Amino acid sequence: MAFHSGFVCILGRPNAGKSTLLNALVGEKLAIVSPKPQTTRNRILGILQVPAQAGKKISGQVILVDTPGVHRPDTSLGRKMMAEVQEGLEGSDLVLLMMDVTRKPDQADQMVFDLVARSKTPTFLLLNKIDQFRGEKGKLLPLIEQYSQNRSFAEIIPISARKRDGLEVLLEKIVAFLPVGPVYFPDDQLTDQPTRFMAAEMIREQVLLATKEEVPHATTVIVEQFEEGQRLTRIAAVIYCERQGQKAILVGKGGQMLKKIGTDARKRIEELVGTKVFLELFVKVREGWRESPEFVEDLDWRRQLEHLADGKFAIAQSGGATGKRRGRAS
Ligand SMILES: Nc1nc2c(ncn2[C@@H]2O[C@H](COP(=O)(O)OP(=O)(O)OP(=O)(O)O)[C@@H](O)[C@H]2O)c(=O)[nH]1
Ligand SMILES: [Mg+2]
Repeated sequence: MAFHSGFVCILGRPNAGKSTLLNALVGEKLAIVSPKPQTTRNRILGILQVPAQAGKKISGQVILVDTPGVHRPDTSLGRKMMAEVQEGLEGSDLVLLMMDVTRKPDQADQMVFDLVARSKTPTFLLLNKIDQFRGEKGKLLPLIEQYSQNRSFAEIIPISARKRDGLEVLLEKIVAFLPVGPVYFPDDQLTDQPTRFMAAEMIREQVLLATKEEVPHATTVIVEQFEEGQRLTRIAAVIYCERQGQKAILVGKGGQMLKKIGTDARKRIEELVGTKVFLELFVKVREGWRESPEFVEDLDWRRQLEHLADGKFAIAQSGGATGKRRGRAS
């Protein structure tokens, strides 16, 4: 039995469904998802074991790398996000280029195609959100024809990440395509993200879902305290925004908005850590943080880990081991 393994970069424009695909393939919520573009800000690893099965010739380990949406950056945050895309792309064995079929192709698609072409990495084109075609499956064929004429994709696969449609075929093709290789990660490891930072993301997800216009984009979350106990996990986090007006929205009338964000985030973090959670949230204004290269760099959890090791945070906690495979949902 051959064992195939490798790094597979999920790439595409904002909102294409990249994080939804990562979560669907791994079977756990590793990346936050929202209808707002530019939800993902850091690259996120999802480690997938493909066990040996009767009738199958190949088993393997697929290391999926979810990346921020490809866009033309106009802030330090945007530039950092695009650097994360490059990091995800470098050294990958395969690219999954995701397109949202409900959108009309336009000029900005070219940026994604060029990026992939420059990397010279073999690419599968994934036509996502085909559930939206409903009775109009006939719309798909011309799209497939168009892309197969213009570009040299190793595969063109229609999928619905949200409905998990076409994912079995996709996974089979990925594993078959990857080279014979080593086991890169222990088979109980799901991701490289420490729990502490997944918790920060879950708070940010609730901000994204609860607010609109500029607020979601002007917001970031830093966990300042993370103490894991047997029965209770204590977390204190700061939601940073850029203006007093945004802070007023995040706090809400009589603190209602912050309370809702906190309650919704706490429930999800409790599922993640497997204990009760005591979550304290603070809102702070940090004017123009998206334009500050230093602040943006400090948001990177890989950088924050270094700070924690240096004892820079008041309460330096490891934030738990990296995401371990708990009982799988399915
Ligand atoms: N109808 C439909 N919606 C989908 C599908 N996949 C993802 N979505 C929705 O598309 C929106 C964006 O999904 P994400 O997974 O956050 O997209 P993304 O590519 O990671 O976006 P960024 O992180 O902003 O780059 C969410 O509202 C998803 O629920 C799909 O197959 N069908
Ligand atoms: Mg995403």
